[in-house]
Amino acid sequence: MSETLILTRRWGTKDSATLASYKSAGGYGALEKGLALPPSAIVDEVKASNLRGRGGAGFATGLKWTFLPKDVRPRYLTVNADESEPGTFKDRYIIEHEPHMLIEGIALTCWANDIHTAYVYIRGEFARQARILEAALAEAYQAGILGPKVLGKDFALDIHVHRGAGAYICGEESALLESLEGKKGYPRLKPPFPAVVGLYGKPTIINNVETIANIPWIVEHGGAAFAALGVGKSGGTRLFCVSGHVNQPGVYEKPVHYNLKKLIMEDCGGIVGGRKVKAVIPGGSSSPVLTADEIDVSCEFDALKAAGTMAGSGGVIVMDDSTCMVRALSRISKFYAEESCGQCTPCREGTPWMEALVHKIEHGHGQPGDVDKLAQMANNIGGQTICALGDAAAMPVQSFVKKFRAEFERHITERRCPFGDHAWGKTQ
Ligand code: L3W
Ligand code: SF4
Repeated sequence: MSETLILTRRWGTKDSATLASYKSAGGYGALEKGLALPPSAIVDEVKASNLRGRGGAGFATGLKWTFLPKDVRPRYLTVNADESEPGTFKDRYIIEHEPHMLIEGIALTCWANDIHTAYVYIRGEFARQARILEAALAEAYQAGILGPKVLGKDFALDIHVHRGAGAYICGEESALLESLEGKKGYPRLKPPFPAVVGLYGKPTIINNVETIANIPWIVEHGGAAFAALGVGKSGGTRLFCVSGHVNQPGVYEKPVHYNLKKLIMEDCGGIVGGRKVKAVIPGGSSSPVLTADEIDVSCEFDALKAAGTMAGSGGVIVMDDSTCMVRALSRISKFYAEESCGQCTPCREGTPWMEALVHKIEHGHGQPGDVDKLAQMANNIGGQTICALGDAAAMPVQSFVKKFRAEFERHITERRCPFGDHAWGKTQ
């Protein structure tokens, strides 16, 4: 039986980003169908679909929509296209190949939730994707799909594209809202959650690009059909972004509960040069690392949680047995130290400390006791900060040290990197 493809079916089709191409494949049929339904019916279908957020946290989409207070207007929709999690590269392709699918998803979401203004906050570096999306929006306005009367219905909708300026933290939902309001991208304390107090102090739904792009299919085929593609509380397919030491890296659309080992060894053609897997980060760099003997696991949100990690944003980073895990962590820690917004002390001070200590160990300057010190630093950041970046920086450190402790200790006792690349004395 062939696998159902929702998002990637037309990737690579000539001119797939144009309105004509999208409509010729049945595009905007779901919007016509949806506009004939009461908004609550769409919310019910999305709840029944078991669609969970594809941006990182896997929160139930339909449930999030029901958090909007009943009597406060206006309400806003903000689509998070600030895709920046290391190892994650899917939303940019949705926008590139299927911008109208995203627009149709936005329109349905807005109809379902009585929203008349939506923003797409797109990562600043995605200049090409922003242009493609803007061109698609212009076509949609021209065709009467957006504007004062969506498809002739007494329902007004405007969609604005807002380009970020290259800060990872603006992908955190409340920092994104601050940035959209023209302020510095500092995360807000939660609660209140954006669904209650969001953009300009008004109730705001924030969903990831991939999440919203699934809505037309759900409206067209029904929530139950989407749920049936997945398992348990997680419906549908999802985009896995596979990078690292695999023969065929790329974006793979698979059922949400696809087996991680199968994805790597079969779909991605196994490891380059026939080497062995050493470690896999399954859900973007924030998610705890798995060892080679832990990867025969379902990628479903709750299954990966039970395995001690996260499905996150679907960024699968594969490392072979030539990888120095201290060096890999050093690179990850540098990223979080640079991207910390500096608002709260444990993260502002702790992330550069961790980076410096991992770097020291990596280069053979570590002292006995440093590995414990590193773990202690991470334990003092996790759960102590305003936003999830603190946890995101701490979790890789905790998991790398726990699972590859011997490798960290070897760097200290041998006073060099055992993998030879940058051994003590060579690069100092
Ligand atoms: C109303 C409640 N709303 C929760 C909403 C909340 C948010 C969603 C999930 O972090 C993770 C992080 C990264 N009333 C609510 C409520 N909500 N309770 O539900 O919330 P939360 O706090 O669980 O997560 P978060 O703060 O959104 C996201 C991880 O994702 N990550 C991803 C990064 C991804 C990118 C990218 O490139 N796409 O940057 C990767 O692992 O570490 O754990 O909307 O408002 N009672
Ligand atoms: Fe800023 Fe880090 Fe605090 Fe988040 S945890 S608010 S990124 S300092």
